[in-house]
Amino acid sequence: MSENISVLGLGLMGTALAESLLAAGHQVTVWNRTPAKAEPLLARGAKQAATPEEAVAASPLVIVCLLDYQSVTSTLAGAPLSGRVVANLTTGRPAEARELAAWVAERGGEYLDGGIMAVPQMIARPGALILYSGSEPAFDRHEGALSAMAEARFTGADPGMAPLLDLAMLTGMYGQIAGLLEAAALVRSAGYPLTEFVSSLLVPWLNAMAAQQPLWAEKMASGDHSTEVSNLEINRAGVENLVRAFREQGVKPDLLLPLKAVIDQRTARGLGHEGLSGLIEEL
Ligand code: FVH
Repeated sequence: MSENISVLGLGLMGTALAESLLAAGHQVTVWNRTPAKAEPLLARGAKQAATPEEAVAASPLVIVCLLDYQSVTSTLAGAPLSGRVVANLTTGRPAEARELAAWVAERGGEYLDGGIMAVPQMIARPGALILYSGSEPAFDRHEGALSAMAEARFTGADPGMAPLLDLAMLTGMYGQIAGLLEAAALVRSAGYPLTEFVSSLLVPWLNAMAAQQPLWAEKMASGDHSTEVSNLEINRAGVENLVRAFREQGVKPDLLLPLKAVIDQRTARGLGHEGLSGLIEEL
């Protein structure tokens, strides 16, 4: 069913979102601080609002995708939010989302926060996911339209939940990047071809390791960190060995050292018999 939807913010991501809504047959009104960025969308049938107030007045569903939360509140400050659903897809922190949800509610609007797990090129393609939290009734009413941009998944009534999960997923990604960088530096120090190492050795290994993560999650959720495989004491010796090997190869183990510190701390408490999942209790 075609809906009236406003999109505020036509950067790389906002433009991709507006394009996907137009392609799905919705009536899209757009606003951007720099108006010229709307031109390609106008050619595809979007209407341009002269002000954020006009854009908000045009549609029950208002999608906002700006630089940061400060720019969101300054943009929406004078807008008539009563009766509107504000779906804010700007990246931010959980505390900012909760604060903005209250700010929107004070003005009579409903709030959804969204964490975009995609780059602009992925929008409206398989694999793109947007996590939502906040008003479940608002999500239910607009799920069809939201699904035009990416798979839409509601994660809870706490507006901070979607940004928290977004940050958690980025944390997993940065951990993986840290491992890649250290491994690549070690391999490069020995002159082995890096592309060959990454595609034929590292990626299959990481995929096999990733398949174990749901089991780790069960351990962390239950608090039962007992293990019959490699315990913390074995891993402490293993990481110690890694750090020595890095130094002998003339490579800095700087991204590994924080992990080593947490393993050392846990084993120093006499918990070396536990598995690595127990490290969560130190964080
Ligand atoms: N691009 C990506 O891959 C990531 C994927 C995950 C989610 N992020 C977040 O999406 C937000 C927008 O990102 P973007 O890629 O669209 O960013 P830009 O292309 O730099 O566009 C920024 C837009 O924000 C407008 N803007 C900036 N400051 C203000 C302000 N003070 N008042 C009003 N609007 C403002 C800017 O306007 P203009 O410069 O064109 O006039 C753009 O519309 C972001 O949270 C990412 O973390 C994207």
